[in-house]
Amino acid sequence: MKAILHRRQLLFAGGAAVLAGGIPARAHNGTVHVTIENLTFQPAQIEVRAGETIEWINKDRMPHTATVRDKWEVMIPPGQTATRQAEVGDTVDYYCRFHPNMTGRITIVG
Ligand SMILES: [Cu+2]
Repeated sequence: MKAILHRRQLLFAGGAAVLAGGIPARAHNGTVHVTIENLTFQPAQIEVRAGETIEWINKDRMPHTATVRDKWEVMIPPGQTATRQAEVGDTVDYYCRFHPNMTGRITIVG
């Protein structure tokens, strides 16, 4: 059962990425999904409101993180998901501590 749910999440995330095109992805139903695949955050830029949830979906076979230096870090194990609730003032650039070339940006919008 858990595997089926997870697969649905991955499919949804893929669809959202296609629809988002080149513009920053907006949250849908309170959650914005960021897929990690081939050492890339997709989409790399997202816009969320404070209180909404960011969910990272790691499709790679290695762990990744979403890290903001001296601020916060989310660990995303291989094949799993992890979340963080967006906060006021949390417009940040983040990266993966294991692969510093992996970068993303979160913009908090009104
Ligand atoms: Cu990484």
